[in-house]
Amino acid sequence: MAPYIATTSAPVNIACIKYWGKRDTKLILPTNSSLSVTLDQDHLRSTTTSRADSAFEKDRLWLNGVEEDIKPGGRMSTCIAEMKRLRKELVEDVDASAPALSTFAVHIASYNNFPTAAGLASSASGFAALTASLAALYALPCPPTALSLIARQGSGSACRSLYGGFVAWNAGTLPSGLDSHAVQVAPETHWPDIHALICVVSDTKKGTSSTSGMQRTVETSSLLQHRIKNVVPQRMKDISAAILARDFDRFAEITMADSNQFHAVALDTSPPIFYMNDVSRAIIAVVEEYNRVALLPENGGKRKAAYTYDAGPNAVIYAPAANMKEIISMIVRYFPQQDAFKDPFGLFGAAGAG
Ligand code: 2P0
Repeated sequence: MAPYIATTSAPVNIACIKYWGKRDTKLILPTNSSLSVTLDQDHLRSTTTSRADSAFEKDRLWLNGVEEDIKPGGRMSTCIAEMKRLRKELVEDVDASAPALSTFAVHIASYNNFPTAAGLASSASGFAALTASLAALYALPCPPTALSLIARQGSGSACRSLYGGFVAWNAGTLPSGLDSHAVQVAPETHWPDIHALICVVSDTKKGTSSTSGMQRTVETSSLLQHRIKNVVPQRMKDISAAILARDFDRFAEITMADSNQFHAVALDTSPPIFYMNDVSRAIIAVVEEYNRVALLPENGGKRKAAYTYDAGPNAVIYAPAANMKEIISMIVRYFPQQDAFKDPFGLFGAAGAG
């Protein structure tokens, strides 16, 4: 009998409009919509192999070669159970000759080609790769939407990593969460000129996890309520329009404003959450100055770079490819580091986002 095995990869995504807050913590339903850019497969990605075998006694998982517990009722166990349910409903119940893989245990091995501790959205690429790998193993005839709904239950931001290019996660309104999944706003080919520079300010594990940090924000921040009601809905429309028009100046303006509001909301949490450090803030100052000069009428009057920060101190700088060389030399000049160009993890370099 041929082994039942499948391997797939999923890239990291970096949000321009940030997801922060859940209205349902079990189903992972967000308090606001979000939008991200999925990075190029060649750079930061998770690769996952799943194997089903009637001889396996239980589901098991290895992350970067180390076995992890699959907690009953936890996120990993929910994703695996949902994928087995789809296998049964969509394949085995309609074709009696299909092997009953939904009754077999699975062994899953996942690797990141970047350091997990660097806080670079490993849960997004990890759960997206897991979902895609089980979908391939089970030969599921279902659209990416169905997989996005399941990846979301592993980690919210994972629902966006199943699509390339520019991706919106619509918060949805249904209590079931069936309308809370990602959609592609534009494929990577629409705007391949946008590149992402990842500046690893610190590769230590973050102090407050996203999952617990965002719930503290939901419980205590009044600024979050303003953001949810009055800010994000318009920004989602505006940034989608900027992407469709390939308007980098507008894209940059919205991306930086949303990163700053997300960190303001973190600060508005009780007790406050600080994800950026002094180096993060200094990078903001450098990019703001770079844009201030670019915005002068004699220099074209348009922004040339956009910073964004997730739940950690590391900067991601989006910019048109033509500006990247200048940006890298500027960053290296202001933040000289012995190791900057040794690039041990292959992270300190331009990663094509498109
Ligand atoms: C984002 N972040 O939109 C935002 C910006 C961090 C800051 O998605 O609890 O790891 O697993 O759903 O997806 C981080 O949140 O949280 C995140 P869970 P997740 O990319």
